[in-house]
Amino acid sequence: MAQTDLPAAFGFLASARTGGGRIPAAEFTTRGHHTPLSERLHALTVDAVLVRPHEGSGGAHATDGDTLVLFAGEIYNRDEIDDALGSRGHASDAEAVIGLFEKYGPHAFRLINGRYAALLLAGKRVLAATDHAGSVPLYVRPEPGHVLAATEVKVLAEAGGAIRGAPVPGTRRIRKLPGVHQVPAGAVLDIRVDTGEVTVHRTWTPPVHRRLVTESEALNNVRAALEKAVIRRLPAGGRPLVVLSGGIDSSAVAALSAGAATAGIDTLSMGTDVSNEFPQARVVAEHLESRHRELTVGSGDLLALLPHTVHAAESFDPEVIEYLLPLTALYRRIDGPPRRILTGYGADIPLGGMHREDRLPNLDTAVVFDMDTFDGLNEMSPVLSTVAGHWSTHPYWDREVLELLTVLEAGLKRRYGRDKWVLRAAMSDLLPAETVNRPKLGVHEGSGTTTSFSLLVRQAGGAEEDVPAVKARVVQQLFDLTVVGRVHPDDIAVEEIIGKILAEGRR
Ligand code: AMP
Ligand code: PCX
Ligand code: MG
Repeated sequence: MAQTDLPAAFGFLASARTGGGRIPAAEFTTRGHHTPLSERLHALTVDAVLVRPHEGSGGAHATDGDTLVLFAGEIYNRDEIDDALGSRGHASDAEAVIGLFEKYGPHAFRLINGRYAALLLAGKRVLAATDHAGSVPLYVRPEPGHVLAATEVKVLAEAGGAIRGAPVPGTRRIRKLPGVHQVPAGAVLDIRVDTGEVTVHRTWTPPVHRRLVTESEALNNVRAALEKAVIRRLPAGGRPLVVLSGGIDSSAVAALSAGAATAGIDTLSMGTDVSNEFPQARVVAEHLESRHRELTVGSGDLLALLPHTVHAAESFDPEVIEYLLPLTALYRRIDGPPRRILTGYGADIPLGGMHREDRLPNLDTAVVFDMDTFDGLNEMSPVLSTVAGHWSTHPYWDREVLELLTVLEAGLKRRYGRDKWVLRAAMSDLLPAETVNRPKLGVHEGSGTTTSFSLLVRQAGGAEEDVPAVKARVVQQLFDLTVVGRVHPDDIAVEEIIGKILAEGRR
Protein backbone atom coordinates (compact mmCIF):
# COMPACT_ATOMS: atom_id res chain seq x y z
CA MET A 1 0.00 0.00 0.00
CA ALA A 2 1.27 3.45 -0.85
CA GLN A 3 2.29 5.56 2.09
CA THR A 4 0.54 8.63 0.81
CA ASP A 5 -2.71 9.01 -1.07
CA LEU A 6 -0.98 8.85 -4.42
CA PRO A 7 1.92 6.86 -5.84
CA ALA A 8 5.32 8.53 -5.63
CA ALA A 9 5.48 8.60 -9.44
CA PHE A 10 2.98 8.26 -12.27
CA GLY A 11 5.58 7.60 -14.95
CA PHE A 12 9.18 7.94 -16.06
CA LEU A 13 11.61 8.23 -18.91
CA ALA A 14 15.06 6.74 -18.50
CA SER A 15 18.21 6.40 -20.51
CA ALA A 16 20.94 3.93 -19.58
CA ARG A 17 24.15 3.93 -21.53
CA THR A 18 27.64 2.56 -21.52
CA GLY A 19 28.95 5.29 -23.83
CA GLY A 20 27.28 8.35 -25.35
CA GLY A 21 23.62 8.84 -26.20
CA ARG A 22 21.05 11.48 -25.72
CA ILE A 23 17.91 11.59 -23.64
CA PRO A 24 14.83 12.82 -25.54
CA ALA A 25 12.65 15.69 -24.38
CA ALA A 26 10.29 14.35 -21.74
CA GLU A 27 6.92 15.26 -23.23
CA PHE A 28 4.38 13.19 -21.34
CA THR A 29 0.61 13.25 -21.53
CA THR A 30 0.66 12.54 -17.80
CA ARG A 31 0.40 15.70 -15.75
CA GLY A 32 2.84 16.11 -12.91
CA HIS A 33 6.08 17.51 -11.63
CA HIS A 34 9.15 16.43 -13.56
CA THR A 35 12.05 15.39 -11.35
CA PRO A 36 15.34 14.85 -13.19
CA LEU A 37 17.72 12.20 -11.95
CA SER A 38 21.29 11.42 -12.99
CA GLU A 39 23.33 8.58 -11.52
CA ARG A 40 26.64 7.01 -12.39
CA LEU A 41 26.58 3.33 -11.66
CA HIS A 42 29.61 1.10 -12.06
CA ALA A 43 29.10 0.36 -15.75
CA LEU A 44 26.16 2.58 -16.67
CA THR A 45 25.28 6.23 -16.88
CA VAL A 46 21.63 6.76 -16.07
CA ASP A 47 19.60 9.86 -16.87
CA ALA A 48 15.93 9.90 -16.04
CA VAL A 49 12.87 12.05 -15.55
CA LEU A 50 10.23 10.97 -13.05
CA VAL A 51 6.71 12.35 -13.39
CA ARG A 52 5.29 12.81 -9.94
CA PRO A 53 1.97 13.94 -8.52
CA HIS A 54 3.67 16.09 -5.91
CA GLU A 55 6.77 18.18 -5.76
CA GLY A 56 9.81 16.57 -4.18
CA SER A 57 11.87 13.58 -5.07
CA GLY A 58 11.35 10.80 -2.53
CA GLY A 59 9.86 7.38 -2.97
CA ALA A 60 9.91 6.75 -6.70
CA HIS A 61 13.53 5.69 -6.96
CA ALA A 62 15.97 3.90 -4.73
CA THR A 63 19.64 3.04 -4.91
CA ASP A 64 21.69 0.44 -3.16
CA GLY A 65 25.32 0.00 -4.17
CA ASP A 66 25.30 -0.66 -7.91
CA THR A 67 21.52 -1.12 -8.15
CA LEU A 68 19.04 1.60 -9.06
CA VAL A 69 15.28 1.23 -9.25
CA LEU A 70 12.77 3.59 -10.86
CA PHE A 71 9.19 2.83 -9.93
CA ALA A 72 5.92 4.24 -11.27
CA GLY A 73 2.70 3.12 -9.61
CA GLU A 74 2.14 1.13 -6.45
CA ILE A 75 2.39 -2.25 -4.77
CA TYR A 76 -0.65 -3.77 -3.05
CA ASN A 77 1.00 -6.65 -1.19
CA ARG A 78 3.56 -4.66 0.77
CA ASP A 79 2.53 -6.48 3.96
CA GLU A 80 3.55 -9.85 2.49
CA ILE A 81 6.73 -8.44 0.96
CA ASP A 82 7.79 -6.73 4.17
CA ASP A 83 7.23 -10.00 6.04
CA ALA A 84 9.30 -11.94 3.50
CA LEU A 85 12.11 -9.41 3.74
CA GLY A 86 11.90 -9.14 7.50
CA SER A 87 11.46 -5.40 7.13
CA ARG A 88 8.73 -3.39 8.76
CA GLY A 89 8.18 0.28 8.46
CA HIS A 90 7.98 3.01 5.94
CA ALA A 91 10.32 2.09 3.14
CA SER A 92 9.05 3.13 -0.29
CA ASP A 93 7.80 0.72 -2.94
CA ALA A 94 11.04 1.36 -4.87
CA GLU A 95 13.05 0.28 -1.81
CA ALA A 96 10.88 -2.82 -1.45
CA VAL A 97 11.77 -3.73 -5.05
CA ILE A 98 15.48 -3.35 -4.28
CA GLY A 99 15.04 -5.57 -1.21
CA LEU A 100 13.24 -8.22 -3.25
CA PHE A 101 15.87 -8.06 -6.01
CA GLU A 102 18.69 -8.60 -3.53
CA LYS A 103 16.97 -11.73 -2.27
CA TYR A 104 15.35 -13.16 -5.41
CA GLY A 105 17.10 -11.57 -8.39
CA PRO A 106 14.86 -11.00 -11.42
CA HIS A 107 12.32 -13.39 -9.86
CA ALA A 108 11.47 -10.47 -7.55
CA PHE A 109 8.84 -9.34 -10.02
CA ARG A 110 6.94 -12.63 -9.72
CA LEU A 111 6.19 -11.73 -6.12
CA ILE A 112 4.59 -8.35 -6.58
CA ASN A 113 0.85 -7.73 -6.76
CA GLY A 114 0.68 -4.18 -8.00
CA ARG A 115 -0.11 -1.57 -10.60
CA TYR A 116 3.30 -0.50 -11.76
CA ALA A 117 6.07 -0.22 -14.28
CA ALA A 118 9.60 -0.59 -12.95
CA LEU A 119 13.11 -0.23 -14.27
CA LEU A 120 15.95 -1.84 -12.39
CA LEU A 121 19.54 -1.12 -13.38
CA ALA A 122 22.37 -3.27 -12.08
CA GLY A 123 25.80 -4.05 -13.53
CA LYS A 124 25.42 -3.87 -17.29
CA ARG A 125 21.78 -4.91 -17.19
CA VAL A 126 18.48 -3.11 -17.34
CA LEU A 127 15.40 -5.00 -16.19
CA ALA A 128 12.14 -3.52 -17.49
CA ALA A 129 9.15 -4.95 -15.60
CA THR A 130 5.38 -4.66 -15.77
CA ASP A 131 2.68 -5.86 -13.40
CA HIS A 132 0.66 -9.00 -14.27
CA ALA A 133 -1.83 -6.95 -16.28
CA GLY A 134 0.67 -4.61 -17.90
CA SER A 135 -1.63 -2.01 -16.41
CA VAL A 136 1.08 0.66 -16.44
CA PRO A 137 2.38 0.42 -20.01
CA LEU A 138 6.15 0.32 -20.44
CA TYR A 139 8.17 0.66 -23.63
CA VAL A 140 11.85 0.14 -24.37
CA ARG A 141 14.22 0.95 -27.18
CA PRO A 142 17.28 -1.26 -26.79
CA GLU A 143 20.32 -0.50 -28.90
CA PRO A 144 23.91 -1.59 -28.39
CA GLY A 145 25.29 0.69 -25.69
CA HIS A 146 22.09 2.64 -25.09
CA VAL A 147 18.70 1.65 -23.70
CA LEU A 148 15.76 4.01 -23.53
CA ALA A 149 12.63 3.20 -21.54
CA ALA A 150 9.45 5.15 -20.85
CA THR A 151 5.92 4.68 -19.57
CA GLU A 152 4.54 6.53 -22.61
CA VAL A 153 5.63 5.50 -26.07
CA LYS A 154 5.21 9.01 -27.48
CA VAL A 155 8.19 10.02 -25.37
CA LEU A 156 10.34 7.47 -27.20
CA ALA A 157 8.94 8.65 -30.53
CA GLU A 158 10.50 11.97 -29.61
CA ALA A 159 13.95 10.35 -29.57
CA GLY A 160 13.84 9.85 -33.35
CA GLY A 161 16.59 8.33 -35.50
CA ALA A 162 16.09 4.78 -34.27
CA ILE A 163 17.42 1.71 -35.98
CA ARG A 164 14.92 -1.03 -36.62
CA GLY A 165 17.03 -3.69 -34.93
CA ALA A 166 16.23 -7.35 -34.58
CA PRO A 167 12.76 -8.45 -33.47
CA VAL A 168 12.56 -9.46 -29.82
CA PRO A 169 10.57 -12.68 -29.60
CA GLY A 170 7.76 -12.37 -27.08
CA THR A 171 7.41 -8.58 -27.32
CA ARG A 172 5.36 -6.36 -29.58
CA ARG A 173 6.81 -3.76 -31.90
CA ILE A 174 5.03 -0.45 -32.04
CA ARG A 175 3.43 0.73 -35.23
CA LYS A 176 5.63 3.22 -37.09
CA LEU A 177 8.17 3.43 -34.28
CA PRO A 178 11.20 1.41 -35.34
CA GLY A 179 13.23 -0.21 -32.60
CA VAL A 180 10.58 0.35 -29.93
CA HIS A 181 9.03 -2.59 -28.07
CA GLN A 182 6.28 -2.78 -25.47
CA VAL A 183 7.07 -4.83 -22.38
CA PRO A 184 4.35 -7.51 -22.30
CA ALA A 185 1.96 -7.80 -19.38
CA GLY A 186 3.48 -9.83 -16.57
CA ALA A 187 7.01 -9.79 -17.95
CA VAL A 188 10.54 -8.68 -17.31
CA LEU A 189 12.76 -7.74 -20.20
CA ASP A 190 16.34 -8.44 -19.23
CA ILE A 191 18.43 -6.15 -21.43
CA ARG A 192 22.22 -6.19 -21.73
CA VAL A 193 23.08 -2.57 -22.32
CA ASP A 194 26.45 -3.20 -23.99
CA THR A 195 24.99 -5.44 -26.73
CA GLY A 196 21.33 -4.43 -26.67
CA GLU A 197 20.38 -8.12 -26.36
CA VAL A 198 17.01 -8.80 -24.76
CA THR A 199 15.73 -11.86 -22.92
CA VAL A 200 12.06 -12.04 -21.95
CA HIS A 201 10.93 -13.68 -18.71
CA ARG A 202 7.25 -14.11 -17.97
CA THR A 203 6.26 -13.32 -14.39
CA TRP A 204 2.54 -14.05 -14.75
CA THR A 205 0.26 -15.80 -17.20
CA PRO A 206 -3.53 -16.04 -17.13
CA PRO A 207 -4.57 -19.31 -15.49
CA VAL A 208 -6.16 -21.74 -17.94
CA HIS A 209 -7.48 -24.31 -15.48
CA ARG A 210 -10.88 -24.03 -13.83
CA ARG A 211 -12.03 -24.96 -10.34
CA LEU A 212 -15.28 -26.63 -9.34
CA VAL A 213 -16.31 -25.21 -5.98
CA THR A 214 -19.56 -24.88 -4.10
CA GLU A 215 -21.70 -21.78 -4.48
CA SER A 216 -21.01 -20.66 -0.95
CA GLU A 217 -17.26 -21.16 -1.20
CA ALA A 218 -17.20 -19.25 -4.48
CA LEU A 219 -19.16 -16.29 -3.25
CA ASN A 220 -17.37 -16.10 0.09
CA ASN A 221 -14.00 -16.14 -1.66
CA VAL A 222 -15.05 -13.53 -4.19
CA ARG A 223 -16.41 -11.25 -1.49
CA ALA A 224 -13.29 -11.58 0.67
CA ALA A 225 -10.82 -11.11 -2.18
CA LEU A 226 -12.62 -8.12 -3.64
CA GLU A 227 -12.97 -6.49 -0.24
CA LYS A 228 -9.26 -6.91 0.40
CA ALA A 229 -8.42 -5.50 -3.02
CA VAL A 230 -10.65 -2.48 -2.45
CA ILE A 231 -9.23 -1.81 1.02
CA ARG A 232 -5.67 -1.96 -0.33
CA ARG A 233 -6.60 0.72 -2.84
CA LEU A 234 -8.27 3.22 -0.53
CA PRO A 235 -6.58 6.50 0.33
CA ALA A 236 -4.86 6.47 3.72
CA GLY A 237 -7.05 9.19 5.18
CA GLY A 238 -9.25 10.99 2.69
CA ARG A 239 -12.25 10.01 0.62
CA PRO A 240 -11.94 7.76 -2.40
CA LEU A 241 -13.79 8.64 -5.57
CA VAL A 242 -15.63 5.72 -7.16
CA VAL A 243 -16.68 6.12 -10.78
CA LEU A 244 -20.13 4.64 -10.65
CA SER A 245 -22.25 3.48 -13.55
CA GLY A 246 -24.85 1.80 -11.35
CA GLY A 247 -23.97 -1.62 -12.79
CA ILE A 248 -22.97 -4.41 -10.43
CA ASP A 249 -19.24 -4.02 -11.09
CA SER A 250 -18.78 -0.44 -9.97
CA SER A 251 -21.61 -0.65 -7.42
CA ALA A 252 -19.79 -3.51 -5.67
CA VAL A 253 -16.60 -1.44 -5.53
CA ALA A 254 -18.56 1.53 -4.18
CA ALA A 255 -20.28 -0.60 -1.52
CA LEU A 256 -17.04 -2.16 -0.29
CA SER A 257 -15.34 1.25 -0.32
CA ALA A 258 -18.18 2.78 1.66
CA GLY A 259 -17.88 -0.02 4.20
CA ALA A 260 -14.17 0.52 4.71
CA ALA A 261 -13.43 4.22 4.10
CA THR A 262 -13.84 5.92 7.45
CA ALA A 263 -14.13 9.37 5.88
CA GLY A 264 -16.92 8.23 3.51
CA ILE A 265 -16.86 8.05 -0.26
CA ASP A 266 -17.59 10.22 -3.27
CA THR A 267 -19.26 8.79 -6.35
CA LEU A 268 -19.40 10.22 -9.85
CA SER A 269 -21.52 9.19 -12.81
CA MET A 270 -21.33 10.46 -16.35
CA GLY A 271 -23.88 10.45 -19.12
CA THR A 272 -24.39 12.24 -22.40
CA ASP A 273 -27.26 14.24 -23.86
CA VAL A 274 -28.05 11.06 -25.82
CA SER A 275 -28.10 8.54 -23.01
CA ASN A 276 -27.37 8.08 -19.34
CA GLU A 277 -27.86 5.67 -16.47
CA PHE A 278 -28.22 8.35 -13.82
CA PRO A 279 -31.32 6.85 -12.15
CA GLN A 280 -29.61 3.48 -11.69
CA ALA A 281 -26.46 5.08 -10.27
CA ARG A 282 -28.53 7.30 -7.97
CA VAL A 283 -30.18 4.26 -6.40
CA VAL A 284 -26.74 3.02 -5.36
CA ALA A 285 -25.45 6.41 -4.25
CA GLU A 286 -28.49 6.94 -2.04
CA HIS A 287 -28.24 3.46 -0.60
CA LEU A 288 -24.58 3.97 0.28
CA GLU A 289 -25.06 7.62 1.30
CA SER A 290 -22.16 8.69 -0.88
CA ARG A 291 -21.50 12.29 -1.87
CA HIS A 292 -22.70 11.87 -5.42
CA ARG A 293 -22.26 13.92 -8.58
CA GLU A 294 -23.70 13.57 -12.07
CA LEU A 295 -21.89 14.89 -15.07
CA THR A 296 -23.51 15.35 -18.47
CA VAL A 297 -21.27 15.65 -21.50
CA GLY A 298 -22.64 16.71 -24.88
CA SER A 299 -22.11 13.94 -27.44
CA GLY A 300 -20.28 16.39 -29.70
CA ASP A 301 -17.91 17.27 -26.88
CA LEU A 302 -17.49 13.58 -26.15
CA LEU A 303 -16.53 12.70 -29.71
CA ALA A 304 -14.13 15.65 -29.81
CA LEU A 305 -12.17 13.75 -27.15
CA LEU A 306 -11.45 10.77 -29.41
CA PRO A 307 -7.95 12.09 -30.22
CA HIS A 308 -7.31 12.70 -26.50
CA THR A 309 -8.34 9.13 -25.67
CA VAL A 310 -5.99 7.63 -28.25
CA HIS A 311 -3.24 10.03 -27.17
CA ALA A 312 -3.59 8.98 -23.51
CA ALA A 313 -4.14 5.24 -23.99
CA GLU A 314 -1.68 4.95 -26.90
CA SER A 315 -3.96 2.27 -28.26
CA PHE A 316 -5.74 1.97 -31.58
CA ASP A 317 -8.16 -0.83 -30.89
CA PRO A 318 -11.47 0.71 -31.99
CA GLU A 319 -13.58 -1.09 -29.38
CA VAL A 320 -11.26 -0.26 -26.52
CA ILE A 321 -11.19 3.36 -27.57
CA GLU A 322 -15.01 3.38 -27.43
CA TYR A 323 -14.92 2.00 -23.89
CA LEU A 324 -12.32 4.52 -22.84
CA LEU A 325 -13.81 7.62 -24.45
CA PRO A 326 -16.52 8.22 -21.82
CA LEU A 327 -14.02 7.53 -19.05
CA THR A 328 -11.59 10.01 -20.61
CA ALA A 329 -14.33 12.65 -20.60
CA LEU A 330 -15.15 11.83 -17.00
CA TYR A 331 -11.60 11.92 -15.67
CA ARG A 332 -10.78 15.14 -17.45
CA ARG A 333 -13.66 16.90 -15.74
CA ILE A 334 -12.75 15.93 -12.21
CA ASP A 335 -11.33 19.21 -11.05
CA GLY A 336 -9.81 20.08 -7.72
CA PRO A 337 -6.90 18.35 -6.05
CA PRO A 338 -5.55 15.01 -7.28
CA ARG A 339 -7.84 12.12 -6.36
CA ARG A 340 -7.51 8.39 -5.88
CA ILE A 341 -10.18 6.86 -8.13
CA LEU A 342 -11.55 3.33 -7.90
CA THR A 343 -13.31 1.79 -10.90
CA GLY A 344 -15.22 -1.36 -11.76
CA TYR A 345 -13.23 -1.71 -14.96
CA GLY A 346 -12.27 -5.16 -16.13
CA ALA A 347 -14.79 -7.26 -14.17
CA ASP A 348 -16.42 -8.42 -17.39
CA ILE A 349 -13.23 -9.95 -18.73
CA PRO A 350 -12.69 -12.86 -16.26
CA LEU A 351 -16.44 -13.14 -15.61
CA GLY A 352 -17.48 -13.19 -19.26
CA GLY A 353 -19.88 -10.34 -18.57
CA MET A 354 -19.97 -9.18 -22.18
CA HIS A 355 -21.12 -12.62 -23.26
CA ARG A 356 -24.87 -12.62 -23.59
CA GLU A 357 -25.97 -16.17 -24.08
CA ASP A 358 -26.52 -19.16 -21.88
CA ARG A 359 -24.13 -21.79 -23.23
CA LEU A 360 -21.25 -22.40 -20.83
CA PRO A 361 -18.70 -23.73 -23.34
CA ASN A 362 -19.04 -20.50 -25.30
CA LEU A 363 -18.78 -18.44 -22.14
CA ASP A 364 -15.48 -20.04 -21.19
CA THR A 365 -14.22 -19.68 -24.74
CA ALA A 366 -14.94 -15.95 -24.46
CA VAL A 367 -13.10 -15.73 -21.12
CA VAL A 368 -10.08 -17.58 -22.52
CA PHE A 369 -10.04 -15.33 -25.56
CA ASP A 370 -10.31 -12.11 -23.57
CA MET A 371 -7.65 -13.22 -21.10
CA ASP A 372 -5.36 -14.06 -24.02
CA THR A 373 -5.85 -10.80 -25.88
CA PHE A 374 -5.93 -7.94 -23.36
CA ASP A 375 -2.18 -7.42 -23.50
CA GLY A 376 -1.17 -4.29 -25.37
CA LEU A 377 -4.65 -2.76 -25.48
CA ASN A 378 -3.66 -0.40 -22.63
CA GLU A 379 -7.29 -0.22 -21.51
CA MET A 380 -6.20 0.08 -17.87
CA SER A 381 -3.55 2.71 -18.45
CA PRO A 382 -3.33 5.24 -15.63
CA VAL A 383 -2.62 7.94 -18.20
CA LEU A 384 -6.36 8.22 -18.91
CA SER A 385 -6.71 9.90 -15.52
CA THR A 386 -3.18 11.13 -14.78
CA VAL A 387 -3.65 13.49 -17.72
CA ALA A 388 -5.85 15.34 -15.23
CA GLY A 389 -3.56 14.59 -12.27
CA HIS A 390 -5.66 11.75 -10.80
CA TRP A 391 -4.67 8.15 -10.03
CA SER A 392 -7.06 5.39 -11.05
CA THR A 393 -6.97 1.82 -9.83
CA HIS A 394 -9.04 -1.24 -10.76
CA PRO A 395 -9.80 -3.72 -7.94
CA TYR A 396 -11.11 -6.48 -10.28
CA TRP A 397 -7.67 -6.63 -11.85
CA ASP A 398 -5.93 -7.01 -8.55
CA ARG A 399 -3.77 -10.07 -9.16
CA GLU A 400 -5.55 -12.17 -6.53
CA VAL A 401 -9.06 -11.14 -7.54
CA LEU A 402 -8.33 -11.67 -11.21
CA GLU A 403 -6.90 -15.14 -10.64
CA LEU A 404 -9.80 -16.13 -8.44
CA LEU A 405 -12.44 -14.92 -10.89
CA THR A 406 -10.72 -16.42 -13.91
CA VAL A 407 -10.47 -19.94 -12.49
CA LEU A 408 -14.09 -20.19 -11.38
CA GLU A 409 -15.91 -22.66 -13.60
CA ALA A 410 -18.22 -21.05 -16.13
CA GLY A 411 -21.35 -22.30 -14.34
CA LEU A 412 -20.62 -19.96 -11.43
CA LYS A 413 -20.26 -17.00 -13.75
CA ARG A 414 -23.54 -17.65 -15.51
CA ARG A 415 -26.13 -19.24 -13.23
CA TYR A 416 -29.89 -19.15 -12.81
CA GLY A 417 -30.10 -17.23 -16.08
CA ARG A 418 -27.99 -14.43 -14.67
CA ASP A 419 -24.67 -13.05 -15.93
CA LYS A 420 -21.84 -12.51 -13.39
CA TRP A 421 -23.90 -14.54 -10.92
CA VAL A 422 -21.10 -15.13 -8.43
CA LEU A 423 -20.39 -11.42 -8.09
CA ARG A 424 -24.07 -10.53 -7.77
CA ALA A 425 -24.56 -13.19 -5.11
CA ALA A 426 -21.43 -12.11 -3.26
CA MET A 427 -22.71 -8.54 -3.02
CA SER A 428 -26.41 -9.16 -2.39
CA ASP A 429 -26.41 -8.01 1.24
CA LEU A 430 -24.68 -4.70 0.52
CA LEU A 431 -26.67 -3.36 -2.42
CA PRO A 432 -30.31 -2.78 -3.34
CA ALA A 433 -31.93 -5.84 -4.97
CA GLU A 434 -32.57 -3.95 -8.21
CA THR A 435 -28.85 -3.17 -8.52
CA VAL A 436 -27.87 -6.76 -7.79
CA ASN A 437 -30.30 -8.12 -10.37
CA ARG A 438 -30.11 -5.63 -13.19
CA PRO A 439 -28.21 -6.73 -16.29
CA LYS A 440 -25.80 -3.95 -17.11
CA LEU A 441 -24.89 -2.25 -20.34
CA GLY A 442 -21.25 -1.65 -21.18
CA VAL A 443 -19.99 1.88 -20.61
CA HIS A 444 -19.91 2.52 -24.36
CA GLU A 445 -23.59 1.56 -24.60
CA GLY A 446 -24.86 3.17 -21.40
CA SER A 447 -23.37 6.51 -22.42
CA GLY A 448 -24.39 6.24 -26.08
CA THR A 449 -20.77 6.47 -27.22
CA THR A 450 -20.96 3.69 -29.79
CA THR A 451 -24.12 5.16 -31.30
CA SER A 452 -22.72 8.70 -31.42
CA PHE A 453 -19.48 7.61 -33.10
CA SER A 454 -21.44 5.53 -35.65
CA LEU A 455 -23.69 8.48 -36.34
CA LEU A 456 -20.71 10.72 -36.96
CA VAL A 457 -19.41 8.29 -39.60
CA ARG A 458 -22.86 7.98 -41.19
CA GLN A 459 -23.37 11.77 -41.27
CA ALA A 460 -20.04 12.18 -43.05
CA GLY A 461 -21.42 9.91 -45.76
CA GLY A 462 -20.20 6.51 -44.59
CA ALA A 463 -22.34 3.51 -45.48
CA GLU A 464 -23.81 1.50 -42.64
CA GLU A 465 -21.77 -1.60 -43.48
CA ASP A 466 -18.53 0.40 -43.60
CA VAL A 467 -18.89 1.91 -40.13
CA PRO A 468 -16.69 -0.60 -38.22
CA ALA A 469 -13.89 -0.42 -40.81
CA VAL A 470 -14.01 3.38 -40.91
CA LYS A 471 -13.87 3.55 -37.11
CA ALA A 472 -10.83 1.30 -37.14
CA ARG A 473 -9.09 3.56 -39.68
CA VAL A 474 -9.99 6.65 -37.67
CA VAL A 475 -8.40 5.44 -34.44
CA GLN A 476 -5.35 4.16 -36.31
CA GLN A 477 -4.88 7.59 -37.88
CA LEU A 478 -5.37 9.24 -34.53
CA PHE A 479 -2.58 7.03 -33.18
CA ASP A 480 -0.29 7.94 -36.06
CA LEU A 481 -1.00 11.63 -35.60
CA THR A 482 -1.01 12.05 -31.82
CA VAL A 483 1.40 9.34 -30.66
CA VAL A 484 3.83 8.85 -33.55
CA GLY A 485 3.52 12.36 -35.00
CA ARG A 486 3.00 14.05 -31.61
CA VAL A 487 0.30 16.38 -32.95
CA HIS A 488 -1.60 17.85 -30.02
CA PRO A 489 -5.07 16.27 -29.76
CA ASP A 490 -6.68 19.72 -29.45
CA ASP A 491 -5.43 20.45 -32.97
CA ILE A 492 -7.26 17.51 -34.57
CA ALA A 493 -10.74 17.60 -36.08
CA VAL A 494 -12.21 14.09 -36.14
CA GLU A 495 -14.79 14.95 -38.85
CA GLU A 496 -12.00 15.98 -41.19
CA ILE A 497 -10.23 12.68 -40.65
CA ILE A 498 -13.42 10.73 -41.30
CA GLY A 499 -14.00 12.77 -44.46
CA LYS A 500 -10.50 11.97 -45.76
CA ILE A 501 -10.86 8.28 -44.99
CA LEU A 502 -14.19 8.12 -46.84
CA ALA A 503 -12.72 10.03 -49.81
CA GLU A 504 -9.76 7.62 -49.96
CA GLY A 505 -12.22 4.72 -49.87
CA ARG A 506 -14.13 6.15 -52.85
CA ARG A 507 -11.00 6.52 -54.94
P1 AMP B 1 -18.55 -1.13 -17.41
O1 AMP B 1 -17.87 -2.41 -17.69
O2 AMP B 1 -19.48 -0.67 -18.45
O3 AMP B 1 -19.18 -1.21 -16.04
O4 AMP B 1 -17.46 0.01 -17.38
C1 AMP B 1 -16.27 -0.10 -16.70
C2 AMP B 1 -16.20 0.82 -15.50
O5 AMP B 1 -16.16 2.18 -15.89
C3 AMP B 1 -17.40 0.76 -14.57
O6 AMP B 1 -17.36 -0.32 -13.70
C4 AMP B 1 -17.33 2.09 -13.87
O7 AMP B 1 -16.37 2.10 -12.83
C5 AMP B 1 -16.88 3.00 -14.98
N1 AMP B 1 -18.07 3.56 -15.65
C6 AMP B 1 -18.71 3.02 -16.69
N2 AMP B 1 -19.74 3.78 -17.08
C7 AMP B 1 -19.77 4.83 -16.25
C8 AMP B 1 -20.61 5.98 -16.12
N3 AMP B 1 -21.62 6.18 -16.94
N4 AMP B 1 -20.34 6.85 -15.13
C9 AMP B 1 -19.32 6.63 -14.30
N5 AMP B 1 -18.49 5.58 -14.38
C10 AMP B 1 -18.70 4.68 -15.34
N1 PCX C 1 -15.73 -3.17 -20.38
C1 PCX C 1 -15.09 -4.37 -20.01
C2 PCX C 1 -13.75 -4.58 -20.62
C3 PCX C 1 -13.73 -4.42 -22.10
C4 PCX C 1 -13.23 -5.59 -22.81
N2 PCX C 1 -11.82 -5.65 -22.85
C5 PCX C 1 -11.19 -6.74 -23.27
N3 PCX C 1 -11.86 -7.75 -23.74
N4 PCX C 1 -9.90 -6.78 -23.19
C6 PCX C 1 -14.90 -4.46 -18.51
O1 PCX C 1 -15.02 -3.46 -17.81
O2 PCX C 1 -14.62 -5.56 -18.07
C7 PCX C 1 -17.01 -2.94 -20.57
C8 PCX C 1 -16.82 -1.54 -20.90
O3 PCX C 1 -17.93 -3.62 -20.42
C9 PCX C 1 -15.36 -1.87 -20.62
MG1 MG D 1 -18.34 -3.81 -16.26
